[in-house]
Amino acid sequence: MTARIAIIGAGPSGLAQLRAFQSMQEKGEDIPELVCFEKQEDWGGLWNYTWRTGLDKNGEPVHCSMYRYLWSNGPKECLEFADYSFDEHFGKPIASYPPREVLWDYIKGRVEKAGVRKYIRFNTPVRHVEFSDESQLFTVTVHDHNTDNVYSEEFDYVICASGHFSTPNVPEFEGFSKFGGRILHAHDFRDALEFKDKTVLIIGSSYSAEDIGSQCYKYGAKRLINCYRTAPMGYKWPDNWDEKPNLIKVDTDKAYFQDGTSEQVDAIILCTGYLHHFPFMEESLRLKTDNRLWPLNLYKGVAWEANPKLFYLGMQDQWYTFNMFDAQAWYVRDLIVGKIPLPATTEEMTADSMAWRERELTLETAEEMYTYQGDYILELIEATDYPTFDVAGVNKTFLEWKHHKKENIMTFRDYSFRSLMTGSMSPAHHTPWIDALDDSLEAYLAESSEVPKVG
Ligand code: FAD
Ligand code: NA7
Repeated sequence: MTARIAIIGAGPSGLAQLRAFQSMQEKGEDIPELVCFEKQEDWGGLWNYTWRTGLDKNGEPVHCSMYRYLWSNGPKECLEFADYSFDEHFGKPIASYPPREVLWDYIKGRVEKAGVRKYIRFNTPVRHVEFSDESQLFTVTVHDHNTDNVYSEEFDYVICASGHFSTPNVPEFEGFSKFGGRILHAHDFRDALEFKDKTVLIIGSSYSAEDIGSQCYKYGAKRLINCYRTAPMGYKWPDNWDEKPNLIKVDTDKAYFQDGTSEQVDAIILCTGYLHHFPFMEESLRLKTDNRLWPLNLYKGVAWEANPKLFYLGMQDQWYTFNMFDAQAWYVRDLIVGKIPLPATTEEMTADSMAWRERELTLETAEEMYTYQGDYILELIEATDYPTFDVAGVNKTFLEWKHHKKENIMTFRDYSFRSLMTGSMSPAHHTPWIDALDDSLEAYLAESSEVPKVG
């Protein structure tokens, strides 16, 4: 009988899995039966923007953590699919830092071409996954909101690709309940124009802090303050932006910091990261980790060591994204169809993981970190038929990107890079990022800034 596989989530990781199987079928090989359950009504995961926050129309937690005016935070040349280039999708080279809608279009292009939408059951959150030792099958219980029907089906394998940047980590600081302005987490941030002419306090010092702060600056915030728990971001901020050690407390309109200073603030945005959250997984199957490069209990970063019929995709902290999800999806596919053998014992799997974890613990610089993730990807790719690509070249692109950010955090998106997949050079964008207020696909792909305004 054909094996049945449940894939949870149709974001970039889940879609990579569907494409991995379809590429095998394209070569004339039989593939297992695939069912992908997706909570949202469309595919693309975080890249599928919604204005909604809180709960969606079905009463489910809104998955989207993206916001209007979000542009790629790294060069697109670092995330390009090795089997579907930007040149192929857009028919011409495009600039290196596309806005969200352009990247969403690119993600969709590959899976539309592959014809895998038929495998996805939309509006269908997974409620529960459990495994029976007796039958050696998983029972997956889902809620079909199209028919308001809860049902269960059995599967031989489960691949969890539900993402880990959607459930916010929300610390509380003294005085929050008395603060007079708005307090929100990055997950609920949607439009920087809300903070025009306001003084905004940003808590955190990672990607969301840097980018949401930059959005607020770009769209006219009066003043920005960001505070850090461990280390400052240390960029050369604009004159109206200060970086301070962590917040101690707030009162109705003032924030007090560890360096003894205080500031009047209008709004507070918690850019304090996300939780790996899998409420639908039975306890023995549930991944528990913080956001890091090597979560434990996953052989080759994907196979649940205690029961390697369960896989997790994309659960690492991410330097690499789309092509890492591909490397993982191709590898998982080949483990499932038996092209790649699993080690005979759990101990062997754990020993392999522990070696990666030990190396992870030695990493200090950003360069060491993305080189580590690149090595991991190469190891996976070399075991499969995923087209190999110039990982060293991607690492070099990351290095230049880091230099550009250090040089000027407000201009790094104006640089262009060469594709490591096609060799074509990206053109400069027609408008410097700081002046490009329209983030639509039409505006971005236009030959000049003379674009008819939409909306
Ligand atoms: P997700 O994109 O999160 O997709 C998971 C899918 O699973 C979703 O469609 C969700 O609806 C579905 N799902 C969740 N729970 C269930 C359930 N119970 N049942 C059924 N379906 C479920 N990466 C970049 O490369 N460049 C960037 O510029 C960039 N910017 C980012 C900006 C922000 C604000 C955030 C939060 C992330 C950003 N990322 C960026 C990283 C992002 O994690 C990846 O690009 C990518 O979206 C991860 O894909 P994924 O499929 O693993 O997860
Ligand atoms: P990250 O990269 O996980 O960073 C979380 C940040 O939040 C980090 O700077 C943490 O500081 C900080 N944090 C967490 N808890 C606290 C408390 N209690 N007080 C102060 N600061 C805190 O999440 P991001 O949202 O920035 O990025 C996630 C993805 O979104 C990323 O991949 C991008 O592509 C976009 P720490 O350094 O741990 O002290």
